[in-house]
Amino acid sequence: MSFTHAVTRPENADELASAILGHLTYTIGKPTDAATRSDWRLALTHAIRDLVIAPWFDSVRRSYAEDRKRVYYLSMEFLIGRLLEDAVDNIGLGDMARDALEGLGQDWREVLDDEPDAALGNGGLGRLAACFLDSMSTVGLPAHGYGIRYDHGLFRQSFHDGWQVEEAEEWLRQAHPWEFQRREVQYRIGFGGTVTPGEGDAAHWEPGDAVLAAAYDTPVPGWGGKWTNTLRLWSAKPERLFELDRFNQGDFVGAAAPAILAQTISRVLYPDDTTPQGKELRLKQEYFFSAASIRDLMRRFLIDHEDLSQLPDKVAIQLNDTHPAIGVAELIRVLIDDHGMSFDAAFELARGTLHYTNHTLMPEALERWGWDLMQSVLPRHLQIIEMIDRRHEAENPDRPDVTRIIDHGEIRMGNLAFIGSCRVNGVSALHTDLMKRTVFADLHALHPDRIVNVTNGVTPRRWINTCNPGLRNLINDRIGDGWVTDLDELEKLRPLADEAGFREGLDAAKRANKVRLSNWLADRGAGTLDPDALFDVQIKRLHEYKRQLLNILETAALWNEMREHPDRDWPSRVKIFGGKAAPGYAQAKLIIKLINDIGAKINADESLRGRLKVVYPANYNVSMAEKLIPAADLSEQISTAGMEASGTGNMKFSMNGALTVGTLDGANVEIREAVGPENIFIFGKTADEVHALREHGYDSRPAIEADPRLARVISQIESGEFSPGDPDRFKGIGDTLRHHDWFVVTADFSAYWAIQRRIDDAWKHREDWLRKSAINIAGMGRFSSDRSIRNYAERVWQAETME
Ligand code: 26W
Repeated sequence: MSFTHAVTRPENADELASAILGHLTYTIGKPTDAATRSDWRLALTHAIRDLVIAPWFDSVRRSYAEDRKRVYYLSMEFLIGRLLEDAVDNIGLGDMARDALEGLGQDWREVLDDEPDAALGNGGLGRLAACFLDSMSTVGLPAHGYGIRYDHGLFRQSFHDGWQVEEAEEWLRQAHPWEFQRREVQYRIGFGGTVTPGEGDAAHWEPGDAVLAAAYDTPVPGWGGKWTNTLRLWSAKPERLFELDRFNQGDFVGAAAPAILAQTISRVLYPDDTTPQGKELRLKQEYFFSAASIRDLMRRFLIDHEDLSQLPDKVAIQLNDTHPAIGVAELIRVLIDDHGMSFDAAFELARGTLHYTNHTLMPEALERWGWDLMQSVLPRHLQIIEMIDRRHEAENPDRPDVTRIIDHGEIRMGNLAFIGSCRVNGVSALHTDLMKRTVFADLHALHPDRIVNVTNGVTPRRWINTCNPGLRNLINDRIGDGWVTDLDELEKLRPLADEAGFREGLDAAKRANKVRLSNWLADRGAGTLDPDALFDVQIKRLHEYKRQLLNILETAALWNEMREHPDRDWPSRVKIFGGKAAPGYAQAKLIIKLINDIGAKINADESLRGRLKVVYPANYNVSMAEKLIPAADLSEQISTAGMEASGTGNMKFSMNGALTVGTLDGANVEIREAVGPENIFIFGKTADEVHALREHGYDSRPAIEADPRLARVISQIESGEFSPGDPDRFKGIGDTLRHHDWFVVTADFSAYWAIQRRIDDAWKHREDWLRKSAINIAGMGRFSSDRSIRNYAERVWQAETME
């Protein structure tokens, strides 16, 4: 049955303009003279959405007809950002849409900037999931993203007197036309209750409490709109919306309480991106979406397959870190209790279907749930986890205790995910190697072929093509636009690095982005920035291992040096920071305050004549990154070696021509291989050297005594020079650096200072800088998330891509 009333693709801007006007009138219900900016954005969105629907239906129909293996990406986070411009570009209507809207008297950028970010994630893990969705559609892989439709995403950050303040994020306050509620898709998700034994390994679980998981679908059009996958997000709904009897007794709050309680499950994203809070609600969130997703994918499998043994051939489930690891027990429970399988058969089938990605080595970030909590919230799953652990013990009688899933009253979700999966991967070559040598060393010894590496990547659609039109046009002019779906094409730019004309084009594109950013920042009270200054950018979550502290210590030392030697030919530099701290992470919040206090002091210092500025725009998010990254000259990737699993910002910066200053950590190692050691600024201790320093209990005194610049800055901080109103404010930071510098900031300071001075000199050699910039772009082919997804398809999922 073909579509008779399919919306036809507009031939020109006028046709698209009339489609927009049509939606403004009939969908939004506004005449042009009463339309707000949001009304115009929503009207445009509906007009573009219409063009996504038919390919979406086709993709769904084809995936059933061709019965190809399906991939299910289970993630607690999808840091999507804005969708409109990405969708417009992906279906190839970028220029036409801009012309249509401006033909209707609207400002393109202002209308696009009106869209709230879908901030359904904390940082790297969530953004990677969003890039992977774009790539799975673009390479034509039948795939679903499964997650939670949080009412409130990552908190809004504002600064009050330099201190971070959090406010609830409200992305759903406005209409969100990209989602479709599927009212017919609802699953009852139980919690607590009792378990009574059944036939064989089966049991009957009678939950004490339950909520409904309601599905909301968002289309994910790939580049060219040829294949469109689905992101299905679950929202918690009460089984009964309203307790009338309580209301009639005048207990108005009680009447709504059960409903409110139920909805709490998908109310808000937990804002921690390292240390789990271990809260019951978080466990319920993890089970809620894992269970709904597994019920849903099993229903889809059983539509046209009755032989369950085919499951691993037709379904690949990817666990995005341990957050959906309870899904291992849930899939086995469903196979035993609902499909009558034996435990062993169910375990092997599930293991063949499940795959786990680890994104961090930090012990405190590995989730462990209390035995008691699991017993009270998920009693049947605890039984199954015990069966999995016993089976693993039986198969590996001399396994060391660290490989146990249940130990000392805790459930180790990393071990459950590892033992319950047939493939486990790290996210960069160094990280995967460290996984085998540290957190999973013992499990790796027992299962030597289970761990593989899949280095992260980012989508070149959002992170070059859409956010950097100047660079896009320059590249298209020189090598065509094949790079958008085959990023290795960028290699063709390498010889152009030696061509003055191309370097000039790069310089012009970068400068235009810096002017655009300066204006944007100026509108946000950052004062005027010199677009010819070196834009030195560190944007990422605030965490001690990412060492924003090292950056601001060097900045303060530079300030000291510039004041002592005002006549030296200092290149102008703008230090740009962006990033949120988890609300409960006091040290990170103190570092934010220190950056803002030192920044205020430096920015007020007239004697510098503007040659050093510190800027920290509040509420760093995906759409701000899209403005900052194209304007960056220098990318700060300075984590303590061995602690940043991969990094993905590092890839985005290099793709946009910024040079990297960084440690040999995560994917920085592979970026250096790709661009060449002469085109990147590497410094600092290696992962093994950091390990050795810590092994003997690192003492920072010698490093501080050996570097007067460092010593001076630490005493300035401790003495309150940057906090005259509260001299003791930063004593804690001084104390950490002197007595427990776990992140070896002091050990790397001198090397960092030295390389920043080398960068000062390199910046003065414009042509050589631009040559390096061109080579960085040319070398980025391998860091496309399309390559990552193809690796997953080959090494992990054994799934076929279309392209
Ligand atoms: C339970 C609390 C919690 C929440 C999120 C613990 C850990 C996380 C994430 C794993 C943290 C995260 O985002 N890790 C980052 O993942 C990126 C994508 O692979 C990597 O590039 C980063 O190096 C890594 O820090």
